[in-house]
Amino acid sequence: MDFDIVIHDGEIATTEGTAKGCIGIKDGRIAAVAETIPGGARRIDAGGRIVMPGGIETHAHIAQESSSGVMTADDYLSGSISAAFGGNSSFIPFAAQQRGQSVDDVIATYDARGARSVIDYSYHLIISDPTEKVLHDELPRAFARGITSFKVFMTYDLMNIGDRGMLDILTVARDHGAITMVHAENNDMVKWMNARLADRGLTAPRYHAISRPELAEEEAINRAVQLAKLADASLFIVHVSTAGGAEIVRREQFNGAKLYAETCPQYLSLTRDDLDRPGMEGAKYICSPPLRDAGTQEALWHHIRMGTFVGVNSDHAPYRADATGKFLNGAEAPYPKISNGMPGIQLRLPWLFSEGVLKGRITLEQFVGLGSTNAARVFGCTTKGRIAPGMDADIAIWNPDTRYTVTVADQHDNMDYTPLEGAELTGRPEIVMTRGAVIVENGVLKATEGQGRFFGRAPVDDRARPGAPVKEFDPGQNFGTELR
Ligand code: DUC
Ligand code: ZN
Ligand code: ZN
Repeated sequence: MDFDIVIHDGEIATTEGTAKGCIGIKDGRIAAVAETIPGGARRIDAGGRIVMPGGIETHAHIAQESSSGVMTADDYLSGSISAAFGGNSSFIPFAAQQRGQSVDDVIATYDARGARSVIDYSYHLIISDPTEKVLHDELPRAFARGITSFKVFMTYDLMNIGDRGMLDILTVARDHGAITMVHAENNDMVKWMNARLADRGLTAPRYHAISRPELAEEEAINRAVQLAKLADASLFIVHVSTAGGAEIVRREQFNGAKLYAETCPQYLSLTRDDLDRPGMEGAKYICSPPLRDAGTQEALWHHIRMGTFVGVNSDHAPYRADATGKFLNGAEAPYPKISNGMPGIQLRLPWLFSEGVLKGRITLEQFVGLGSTNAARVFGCTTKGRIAPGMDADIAIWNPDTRYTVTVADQHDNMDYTPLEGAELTGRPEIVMTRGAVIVENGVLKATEGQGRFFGRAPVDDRARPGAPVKEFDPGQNFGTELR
Protein backbone atom coordinates (compact mmCIF):
# COMPACT_ATOMS: atom_id res chain seq x y z
CA MET A 1 0.00 0.00 0.00
CA ASP A 2 1.07 3.57 -0.66
CA PHE A 3 1.08 5.12 2.81
CA ASP A 4 0.75 8.87 3.44
CA ILE A 5 2.96 8.63 6.52
CA VAL A 6 5.11 5.86 7.97
CA ILE A 7 6.31 6.23 11.56
CA HIS A 8 9.26 3.89 11.88
CA ASP A 9 11.42 2.37 14.58
CA GLY A 10 9.57 3.82 17.57
CA GLU A 11 8.71 2.05 20.81
CA ILE A 12 4.98 1.56 20.28
CA ALA A 13 3.27 1.73 23.67
CA THR A 14 -0.19 0.28 24.23
CA THR A 15 -2.04 -0.95 27.31
CA GLU A 16 -0.91 -4.47 26.35
CA GLY A 17 2.82 -3.79 26.17
CA THR A 18 5.57 -1.93 24.39
CA ALA A 19 7.50 -3.11 21.33
CA LYS A 20 9.62 -1.59 18.59
CA GLY A 21 7.74 -1.23 15.33
CA CYS A 22 6.32 0.85 12.50
CA ILE A 23 2.91 2.38 11.80
CA GLY A 24 1.57 3.03 8.30
CA ILE A 25 -1.05 5.77 7.92
CA LYS A 26 -3.41 6.18 4.98
CA ASP A 27 -6.34 8.62 4.64
CA GLY A 28 -6.24 9.58 8.31
CA ARG A 29 -6.37 6.03 9.61
CA ILE A 30 -3.87 3.50 10.84
CA ALA A 31 -3.54 1.08 7.93
CA ALA A 32 -0.72 -1.15 9.17
CA VAL A 33 1.32 -1.91 12.26
CA ALA A 34 4.37 -4.09 11.62
CA GLU A 35 8.00 -4.65 12.51
CA THR A 36 9.08 -2.94 9.28
CA ILE A 37 7.10 -0.92 6.77
CA PRO A 38 8.78 0.39 3.62
CA GLY A 39 7.72 3.45 1.63
CA GLY A 40 5.41 6.25 2.69
CA ALA A 41 5.10 9.76 1.22
CA ARG A 42 6.56 10.96 4.51
CA ARG A 43 8.72 8.85 6.83
CA ILE A 44 9.03 9.91 10.46
CA ASP A 45 12.00 8.44 12.30
CA ALA A 46 10.79 7.62 15.82
CA GLY A 47 14.06 6.01 16.95
CA GLY A 48 14.50 6.51 20.70
CA ARG A 49 10.93 7.81 20.95
CA ILE A 50 7.73 6.44 22.47
CA VAL A 51 4.79 6.22 20.08
CA MET A 52 1.40 6.08 21.81
CA PRO A 53 -2.25 6.70 21.04
CA GLY A 54 -2.97 10.43 21.23
CA GLY A 55 -4.33 11.47 24.59
CA ILE A 56 -8.06 11.79 25.11
CA GLU A 57 -8.76 14.47 27.69
CA THR A 58 -12.17 13.77 29.18
CA HIS A 59 -12.46 16.49 31.80
CA ALA A 60 -12.07 20.06 30.55
CA HIS A 61 -14.13 23.22 30.76
CA ILE A 62 -13.74 25.05 27.47
CA ALA A 63 -15.74 28.12 26.39
CA GLN A 64 -18.04 27.31 29.29
CA GLU A 65 -19.83 29.71 31.62
CA SER A 66 -19.76 28.66 35.27
CA SER A 67 -23.14 28.50 37.05
CA SER A 68 -22.52 32.06 38.22
CA GLY A 69 -21.88 33.18 34.64
CA VAL A 70 -18.08 33.48 34.52
CA MET A 71 -16.66 32.45 31.12
CA THR A 72 -13.53 30.29 31.04
CA ALA A 73 -10.40 31.97 29.67
CA ASP A 74 -10.01 29.29 26.99
CA ASP A 75 -12.22 28.85 23.97
CA TYR A 76 -12.07 25.82 21.66
CA LEU A 77 -9.14 27.31 19.76
CA SER A 78 -6.78 28.07 22.65
CA GLY A 79 -8.04 25.10 24.67
CA SER A 80 -7.51 22.62 21.87
CA ILE A 81 -4.09 24.03 20.95
CA SER A 82 -2.99 23.74 24.55
CA ALA A 83 -4.35 20.20 24.69
CA ALA A 84 -2.48 19.30 21.49
CA PHE A 85 0.84 20.57 22.84
CA GLY A 86 0.22 18.27 25.79
CA GLY A 87 -0.07 15.16 23.62
CA ASN A 88 -3.84 15.04 23.16
CA SER A 89 -5.42 14.22 19.81
CA SER A 90 -8.98 14.68 21.04
CA PHE A 91 -10.97 15.89 24.00
CA ILE A 92 -14.44 15.80 25.50
CA PRO A 93 -15.21 19.09 27.25
CA PHE A 94 -18.56 19.87 28.89
CA ALA A 95 -21.58 21.50 27.27
CA ALA A 96 -23.43 23.07 30.17
CA GLN A 97 -27.16 23.61 30.47
CA GLN A 98 -28.13 26.70 32.46
CA ARG A 99 -31.43 26.39 34.33
CA GLY A 100 -34.33 27.02 31.99
CA GLN A 101 -32.24 26.38 28.86
CA SER A 102 -33.21 23.65 26.41
CA VAL A 103 -30.68 20.92 25.64
CA ASP A 104 -31.13 21.60 21.91
CA ASP A 105 -30.04 25.17 22.54
CA VAL A 106 -27.05 24.01 24.63
CA ILE A 107 -25.85 21.74 21.85
CA ALA A 108 -26.32 24.40 19.17
CA THR A 109 -24.34 26.85 21.32
CA TYR A 110 -21.45 24.45 21.81
CA ASP A 111 -21.47 23.36 18.17
CA ALA A 112 -20.73 26.98 17.29
CA ARG A 113 -17.99 27.16 19.92
CA GLY A 114 -16.48 23.78 19.10
CA ALA A 115 -16.09 24.66 15.43
CA ARG A 116 -12.79 26.42 16.27
CA SER A 117 -11.08 23.31 17.65
CA VAL A 118 -7.83 22.00 16.15
CA ILE A 119 -8.36 18.53 17.62
CA ASP A 120 -11.38 16.24 17.44
CA TYR A 121 -13.99 16.86 20.10
CA SER A 122 -17.20 15.62 21.62
CA TYR A 123 -19.20 16.84 24.63
CA HIS A 124 -20.45 15.60 27.95
CA LEU A 125 -23.75 17.40 28.65
CA ILE A 126 -24.08 19.05 32.06
CA ILE A 127 -27.72 18.82 33.12
CA SER A 128 -28.88 21.30 35.76
CA ASP A 129 -32.61 21.31 34.94
CA PRO A 130 -33.99 17.80 34.30
CA THR A 131 -37.52 18.73 33.25
CA GLU A 132 -39.85 16.13 31.69
CA LYS A 133 -39.09 17.58 28.26
CA VAL A 134 -35.34 17.38 28.86
CA LEU A 135 -35.56 13.81 30.15
CA HIS A 136 -37.90 12.29 27.60
CA ASP A 137 -37.52 14.41 24.49
CA GLU A 138 -34.23 16.31 24.42
CA LEU A 139 -31.83 13.84 26.05
CA PRO A 140 -32.87 11.00 23.72
CA ARG A 141 -32.14 13.32 20.78
CA ALA A 142 -28.71 14.09 22.25
CA PHE A 143 -27.98 10.37 22.69
CA ALA A 144 -29.01 9.73 19.10
CA ARG A 145 -26.36 12.20 18.03
CA GLY A 146 -23.71 10.30 19.97
CA ILE A 147 -23.58 12.42 23.11
CA THR A 148 -23.58 9.44 25.43
CA SER A 149 -22.37 10.94 28.69
CA PHE A 150 -23.35 13.78 30.92
CA LYS A 151 -22.51 15.29 34.26
CA VAL A 152 -24.70 16.21 37.19
CA PHE A 153 -23.88 18.05 40.39
CA MET A 154 -24.69 17.15 43.99
CA THR A 155 -23.46 20.55 45.15
CA TYR A 156 -23.84 24.27 44.26
CA ASP A 157 -27.38 25.62 44.71
CA LEU A 158 -27.69 26.55 41.03
CA MET A 159 -26.58 23.12 39.81
CA ASN A 160 -27.54 20.55 42.44
CA ILE A 161 -30.42 18.47 41.09
CA GLY A 162 -31.13 16.50 44.27
CA ASP A 163 -31.33 12.75 44.74
CA ARG A 164 -34.68 12.49 42.97
CA GLY A 165 -33.34 14.40 39.96
CA MET A 166 -30.34 12.09 39.88
CA LEU A 167 -32.53 9.00 39.91
CA ASP A 168 -34.53 10.38 36.98
CA ILE A 169 -31.38 11.14 34.99
CA LEU A 170 -29.73 7.82 35.85
CA THR A 171 -32.83 5.98 34.65
CA VAL A 172 -32.97 7.79 31.30
CA ALA A 173 -29.22 7.27 30.88
CA ARG A 174 -29.55 3.57 31.59
CA ASP A 175 -32.32 3.22 29.02
CA HIS A 176 -30.11 4.81 26.33
CA GLY A 177 -26.77 3.23 27.27
CA ALA A 178 -25.34 6.52 28.48
CA ILE A 179 -23.08 7.09 31.46
CA THR A 180 -23.77 9.66 34.15
CA MET A 181 -20.82 11.60 35.55
CA VAL A 182 -21.18 13.18 38.95
CA HIS A 183 -19.52 15.93 40.96
CA ALA A 184 -19.98 14.37 44.37
CA GLU A 185 -19.92 16.69 47.38
CA ASN A 186 -22.68 17.00 49.98
CA ASN A 187 -24.20 20.45 49.41
CA ASP A 188 -25.52 20.97 52.94
CA MET A 189 -22.28 19.91 54.60
CA VAL A 190 -20.44 22.48 52.48
CA LYS A 191 -23.00 25.22 53.15
CA TRP A 192 -22.94 24.50 56.87
CA MET A 193 -19.14 24.77 56.93
CA ASN A 194 -19.27 27.96 54.85
CA ALA A 195 -21.67 29.53 57.34
CA ARG A 196 -19.47 28.61 60.31
CA LEU A 197 -16.40 30.10 58.63
CA ALA A 198 -18.31 33.25 57.56
CA ASP A 199 -19.61 33.75 61.13
CA ARG A 200 -16.00 33.94 62.26
CA GLY A 201 -14.89 36.20 59.40
CA LEU A 202 -12.63 33.48 57.98
CA THR A 203 -12.77 34.14 54.24
CA ALA A 204 -9.12 34.00 53.03
CA PRO A 205 -8.41 31.46 50.24
CA ARG A 206 -6.95 28.91 52.67
CA TYR A 207 -10.35 28.40 54.30
CA HIS A 208 -11.65 27.00 51.05
CA ALA A 209 -9.83 23.77 51.98
CA ILE A 210 -11.74 23.50 55.24
CA SER A 211 -15.07 24.54 53.77
CA ARG A 212 -15.43 21.41 51.66
CA PRO A 213 -14.58 18.55 54.04
CA GLU A 214 -13.34 15.16 52.94
CA LEU A 215 -16.45 13.72 54.57
CA ALA A 216 -18.62 15.76 52.21
CA GLU A 217 -17.03 14.02 49.24
CA GLU A 218 -17.12 10.59 50.83
CA GLU A 219 -20.78 10.89 51.79
CA ALA A 220 -21.79 12.07 48.34
CA ILE A 221 -19.77 9.43 46.49
CA ASN A 222 -21.39 6.74 48.57
CA ARG A 223 -24.87 8.21 47.98
CA ALA A 224 -24.29 8.60 44.25
CA VAL A 225 -23.24 4.96 43.99
CA GLN A 226 -26.29 3.72 45.90
CA LEU A 227 -28.56 5.81 43.64
CA ALA A 228 -26.88 4.38 40.54
CA LYS A 229 -27.20 0.85 41.88
CA LEU A 230 -30.92 1.33 42.51
CA ALA A 231 -31.35 2.56 38.93
CA ASP A 232 -28.98 -0.15 37.58
CA ALA A 233 -27.12 2.64 35.78
CA SER A 234 -23.49 3.34 34.87
CA LEU A 235 -21.78 6.00 36.96
CA PHE A 236 -18.53 7.92 36.63
CA ILE A 237 -17.23 9.83 39.66
CA VAL A 238 -15.23 12.83 38.49
CA HIS A 239 -12.26 14.40 40.27
CA VAL A 240 -11.99 12.05 43.27
CA SER A 241 -9.83 13.87 45.80
CA THR A 242 -9.96 11.72 48.93
CA ALA A 243 -8.62 8.36 50.07
CA GLY A 244 -12.01 7.57 51.60
CA GLY A 245 -13.79 8.33 48.33
CA ALA A 246 -11.40 6.12 46.38
CA GLU A 247 -11.93 3.29 48.88
CA ILE A 248 -15.69 3.47 48.40
CA VAL A 249 -15.22 3.33 44.63
CA ARG A 250 -12.88 0.35 44.98
CA ARG A 251 -15.24 -1.55 47.26
CA GLU A 252 -18.29 -0.94 45.08
CA GLN A 253 -16.39 -1.90 41.93
CA PHE A 254 -15.43 -5.14 43.63
CA ASN A 255 -19.11 -5.70 44.42
CA GLY A 256 -19.84 -5.37 40.71
CA ALA A 257 -21.21 -1.83 40.41
CA LYS A 258 -21.10 -0.24 36.95
CA LEU A 259 -18.76 2.28 38.39
CA TYR A 260 -15.80 4.25 37.02
CA ALA A 261 -13.77 7.11 38.43
CA GLU A 262 -10.96 9.52 37.72
CA THR A 263 -8.62 11.66 39.73
CA CYS A 264 -6.62 14.71 38.60
CA PRO A 265 -2.95 15.77 38.70
CA GLN A 266 -3.68 18.60 41.15
CA TYR A 267 -4.75 16.14 43.84
CA LEU A 268 -1.45 14.29 43.35
CA SER A 269 0.88 17.26 43.04
CA LEU A 270 -0.47 20.11 45.20
CA THR A 271 -1.74 20.35 48.78
CA ARG A 272 -3.84 22.61 50.95
CA ASP A 273 -0.61 24.44 51.84
CA ASP A 274 -0.77 25.96 48.35
CA LEU A 275 -4.05 27.61 49.35
CA ASP A 276 -2.13 29.26 52.19
CA ARG A 277 0.33 31.09 49.95
CA PRO A 278 0.91 34.76 50.85
CA GLY A 279 -1.63 37.45 50.01
CA MET A 280 -4.24 36.29 47.50
CA GLU A 281 -1.86 33.86 45.75
CA GLY A 282 -3.88 31.04 47.26
CA ALA A 283 -6.81 32.02 45.01
CA LYS A 284 -4.99 30.40 42.08
CA TYR A 285 -5.29 27.06 43.88
CA ILE A 286 -9.01 27.22 44.59
CA CYS A 287 -10.72 24.28 42.93
CA SER A 288 -13.51 22.00 44.03
CA PRO A 289 -13.16 19.52 45.58
CA PRO A 290 -10.25 21.29 47.26
CA LEU A 291 -6.60 20.28 47.46
CA ARG A 292 -5.91 17.87 50.33
CA ASP A 293 -2.63 16.67 51.90
CA ALA A 294 0.47 14.55 51.26
CA GLY A 295 -1.06 11.43 52.82
CA THR A 296 -3.98 11.69 50.42
CA GLN A 297 -1.59 11.96 47.49
CA GLU A 298 0.06 8.67 48.43
CA ALA A 299 -3.32 6.97 48.80
CA LEU A 300 -4.49 8.24 45.40
CA TRP A 301 -1.29 7.01 43.73
CA HIS A 302 -1.93 3.61 45.28
CA HIS A 303 -5.44 3.57 43.82
CA ILE A 304 -4.11 4.60 40.41
CA ARG A 305 -1.65 1.71 40.51
CA MET A 306 -4.31 -0.74 41.60
CA GLY A 307 -6.72 0.26 38.86
CA THR A 308 -9.43 2.06 40.86
CA PHE A 309 -9.26 4.98 38.44
CA VAL A 310 -9.73 4.63 34.71
CA GLY A 311 -8.35 8.09 34.05
CA VAL A 312 -6.19 10.93 35.29
CA ASN A 313 -7.77 14.00 33.72
CA SER A 314 -6.94 17.65 34.06
CA ASP A 315 -10.25 19.26 35.10
CA HIS A 316 -8.89 22.21 33.11
CA ALA A 317 -11.07 25.06 34.42
CA PRO A 318 -9.16 28.17 33.38
CA TYR A 319 -9.95 31.40 35.21
CA ARG A 320 -7.22 34.00 35.01
CA ALA A 321 -5.88 35.54 38.21
CA ASP A 322 -7.39 38.89 37.26
CA ALA A 323 -10.74 40.69 37.09
CA THR A 324 -11.96 38.48 34.21
CA GLY A 325 -11.63 35.32 36.29
CA LYS A 326 -10.62 34.65 39.86
CA PHE A 327 -11.09 38.27 40.93
CA LEU A 328 -14.29 39.17 39.11
CA ASN A 329 -15.76 39.93 42.53
CA GLY A 330 -12.79 42.01 43.69
CA ALA A 331 -9.11 41.59 44.37
CA GLU A 332 -9.80 40.65 47.99
CA ALA A 333 -12.94 38.62 47.38
CA PRO A 334 -13.89 36.07 50.05
CA TYR A 335 -13.13 32.49 48.97
CA PRO A 336 -16.77 31.56 48.14
CA LYS A 337 -16.79 34.33 45.53
CA ILE A 338 -13.58 33.27 43.78
CA SER A 339 -14.05 31.18 40.63
CA ASN A 340 -13.38 27.50 41.16
CA GLY A 341 -10.78 25.79 39.06
CA MET A 342 -7.27 25.82 37.65
CA PRO A 343 -5.63 25.16 34.28
CA GLY A 344 -3.75 21.98 33.40
CA ILE A 345 -4.75 20.55 30.04
CA GLN A 346 -1.27 20.87 28.50
CA LEU A 347 0.59 19.45 31.49
CA ARG A 348 -1.70 16.53 32.38
CA LEU A 349 0.14 13.89 30.36
CA PRO A 350 3.70 15.27 30.61
CA TRP A 351 3.28 15.58 34.37
CA LEU A 352 1.83 12.06 34.67
CA PHE A 353 4.60 10.62 32.52
CA SER A 354 7.34 12.36 34.49
CA GLU A 355 5.95 11.81 38.00
CA GLY A 356 4.22 8.53 37.29
CA VAL A 357 6.16 6.51 34.75
CA LEU A 358 9.69 7.86 35.23
CA LYS A 359 9.42 7.76 39.02
CA GLY A 360 8.22 4.15 38.92
CA ARG A 361 4.76 4.80 40.34
CA ILE A 362 2.93 3.44 37.27
CA THR A 363 3.96 1.51 34.19
CA LEU A 364 4.10 2.94 30.69
CA GLU A 365 1.19 0.65 29.81
CA GLN A 366 -0.87 2.07 32.66
CA PHE A 367 0.01 5.57 31.48
CA VAL A 368 -1.40 4.80 28.03
CA GLY A 369 -4.57 3.46 29.63
CA LEU A 370 -5.04 6.39 32.00
CA GLY A 371 -4.32 8.99 29.33
CA SER A 372 -6.15 7.55 26.35
CA THR A 373 -7.28 3.94 25.93
CA ASN A 374 -9.53 3.61 28.99
CA ALA A 375 -11.30 6.85 28.12
CA ALA A 376 -12.07 5.54 24.65
CA ARG A 377 -13.64 2.42 26.14
CA VAL A 378 -15.68 4.09 28.88
CA PHE A 379 -16.86 7.01 26.78
CA GLY A 380 -17.50 5.10 23.57
CA CYS A 381 -14.81 6.64 21.34
CA THR A 382 -14.78 3.64 19.07
CA THR A 383 -12.20 4.88 16.55
CA LYS A 384 -9.78 6.43 19.03
CA GLY A 385 -7.42 5.51 21.86
CA ARG A 386 -5.73 2.47 20.31
CA ILE A 387 -2.93 1.80 17.86
CA ALA A 388 -4.40 -0.82 15.56
CA PRO A 389 -5.37 -1.07 11.89
CA GLY A 390 -8.63 0.76 11.18
CA MET A 391 -8.33 3.21 14.06
CA ASP A 392 -8.02 6.96 13.55
CA ALA A 393 -4.36 7.92 13.25
CA ASP A 394 -4.49 9.83 16.55
CA ILE A 395 -0.88 9.44 17.63
CA ALA A 396 1.62 11.17 19.90
CA ILE A 397 5.37 10.66 19.55
CA TRP A 398 7.18 11.37 22.79
CA ASN A 399 10.78 12.15 23.54
CA PRO A 400 11.08 10.50 26.97
CA ASP A 401 14.38 12.22 27.81
CA THR A 402 13.74 15.96 27.35
CA ARG A 403 14.21 17.79 30.63
CA TYR A 404 12.57 21.14 31.22
CA THR A 405 11.18 23.51 33.82
CA VAL A 406 7.48 24.33 33.66
CA THR A 407 6.69 27.97 33.08
CA VAL A 408 3.51 29.80 32.12
CA ALA A 409 5.28 31.25 29.07
CA ASP A 410 5.44 27.77 27.53
CA GLN A 411 1.73 27.08 27.98
CA HIS A 412 -0.51 27.55 24.97
CA ASP A 413 -3.67 28.21 26.91
CA ASN A 414 -5.00 31.69 27.52
CA MET A 415 -3.97 31.76 31.15
CA ASP A 416 -1.73 34.03 33.20
CA TYR A 417 -0.45 31.32 35.53
CA THR A 418 0.19 27.62 35.82
CA PRO A 419 -0.12 25.98 39.23
CA LEU A 420 2.93 23.85 38.32
CA GLU A 421 5.23 26.85 37.69
CA GLY A 422 8.85 25.80 38.38
CA ALA A 423 8.23 22.05 38.34
CA GLU A 424 11.11 20.04 36.82
CA LEU A 425 9.74 17.49 34.35
CA THR A 426 11.23 14.95 31.97
CA GLY A 427 9.62 13.76 28.73
CA ARG A 428 7.16 15.44 26.42
CA PRO A 429 5.40 14.94 23.10
CA GLU A 430 7.29 16.11 20.01
CA ILE A 431 4.77 15.20 17.30
CA VAL A 432 1.01 14.99 17.77
CA MET A 433 -1.48 13.91 15.11
CA THR A 434 -5.24 13.93 14.81
CA ARG A 435 -6.56 11.62 12.06
CA GLY A 436 -3.13 11.50 10.45
CA ALA A 437 -2.69 15.28 10.27
CA VAL A 438 0.34 16.56 12.17
CA ILE A 439 -0.97 19.28 14.45
CA VAL A 440 2.11 19.90 16.60
CA GLU A 441 5.72 19.25 15.63
CA ASN A 442 8.76 20.10 17.75
CA GLY A 443 7.09 22.96 19.55
CA VAL A 444 5.42 24.43 16.45
CA LEU A 445 1.66 24.45 15.77
CA LYS A 446 0.91 22.96 12.36
CA ALA A 447 -2.87 22.91 12.60
CA THR A 448 -5.37 25.45 11.37
CA GLU A 449 -8.40 26.70 13.23
CA GLY A 450 -11.39 24.43 12.85
CA GLN A 451 -9.44 21.39 11.72
CA GLY A 452 -10.90 19.26 14.51
CA ARG A 453 -14.17 17.41 13.97
CA PHE A 454 -17.04 16.61 16.28
CA PHE A 455 -17.32 12.89 16.95
CA GLY A 456 -20.36 11.03 18.18
CA ARG A 457 -19.82 8.20 20.63
CA ALA A 458 -21.14 4.71 21.28
CA PRO A 459 -22.97 3.61 24.44
CA VAL A 460 -20.86 2.77 27.48
CA ASP A 461 -19.33 -0.72 27.35
CA ASP A 462 -20.20 -2.21 30.74
CA ARG A 463 -19.50 -5.83 29.95
CA ALA A 464 -16.77 -6.03 32.60
CA ARG A 465 -18.98 -4.42 35.27
CA PRO A 466 -22.17 -6.46 35.52
CA GLY A 467 -24.03 -4.49 38.23
CA ALA A 468 -25.88 -6.21 41.02
CA PRO A 469 -29.54 -7.25 41.11
CA VAL A 470 -31.82 -5.11 43.28
CA LYS A 471 -34.40 -7.20 45.17
CA GLU A 472 -37.16 -4.64 44.87
CA PHE A 473 -36.96 -4.86 41.06
CA ASP A 474 -36.97 -8.65 40.96
CA PRO A 475 -40.50 -9.92 40.23
CA GLY A 476 -39.58 -13.09 42.13
CA GLN A 477 -39.13 -11.03 45.30
CA ASN A 478 -41.47 -8.06 44.84
CA PHE A 479 -44.87 -9.70 44.52
CA GLY A 480 -44.47 -9.96 40.76
CA THR A 481 -44.39 -6.19 40.22
CA GLU A 482 -42.90 -4.93 36.92
CA LEU A 483 -41.14 -1.77 38.06
CA ARG A 484 -38.05 -1.22 35.95
N1 DUC B 1 -16.15 21.09 39.16
C1 DUC B 1 -15.42 20.82 38.13
O1 DUC B 1 -15.48 19.71 37.62
N2 DUC B 1 -14.62 21.74 37.62
C2 DUC B 1 -14.54 23.04 38.09
C3 DUC B 1 -15.36 23.34 39.26
C4 DUC B 1 -16.17 22.24 39.75
O2 DUC B 1 -16.89 22.38 40.72
ZN1 ZN C 1 -16.95 19.17 39.35
ZN1 ZN D 1 -14.44 20.08 36.10
